[in-house]
Amino acid sequence: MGEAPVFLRGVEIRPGYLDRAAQEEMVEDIRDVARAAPLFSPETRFGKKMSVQMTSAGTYGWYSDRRGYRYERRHPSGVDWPPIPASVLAVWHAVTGVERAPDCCLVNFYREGARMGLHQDRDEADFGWPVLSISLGDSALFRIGSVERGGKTESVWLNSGDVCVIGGEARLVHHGIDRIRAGSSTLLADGGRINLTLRVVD
Ligand code: MD3
Ligand code: FE
Repeated sequence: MGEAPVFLRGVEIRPGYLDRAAQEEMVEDIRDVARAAPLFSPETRFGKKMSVQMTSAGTYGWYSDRRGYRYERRHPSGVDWPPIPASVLAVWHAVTGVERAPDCCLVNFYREGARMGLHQDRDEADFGWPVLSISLGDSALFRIGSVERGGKTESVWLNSGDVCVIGGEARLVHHGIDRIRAGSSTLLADGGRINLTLRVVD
């Protein structure tokens, strides 16, 4: 499906892995997730509200406030996170080849102007498991650096339907989203970008 993979600093990008029909189905499934567990804007541990809105599906959801970054068993409203949609799990198994199901599907929603600063994903217990990311909607300028802070970085646009697999050496590299190209996709009626990130947590 889609074009040949592209490798950027150990991150494997599968351009156009999901066709339009698969993207539309997945958006409907994510709308159901967000109905059960509404999007919210977490505070960083420095007390600043993030510009990205989030929610999760699965056993754990990612959460942040002044106490720090962590996984929680429940949405801030107190409800359990809804199950990870089958359409999303199918992509995880097909692309990673891993038998174990992910514990968390983090849903990131970017409106125009939202961004995510360079960071590492290190709230999980075992960095041996891969991470999988699915992009839906407007294109995003993705920046990737190195494991060490302050190294050189390279950028690439992630487009709707692209899937990234992060494993091995790349698992602890710094990465972030610099900006969203508003109006670049017709997938979401009101615009914006959804990113799904699947992880094994414990
Ligand atoms: C590279 N999300 O939620 S996904 C995040 O597009 C996050 O919303 C971005 O970074 C987004 O933590 C990027 C692609 C991605 C995900 C995890 C990675 C790239 C990664 C882990 C290690 C290295
Ligand atoms: Fe990340």
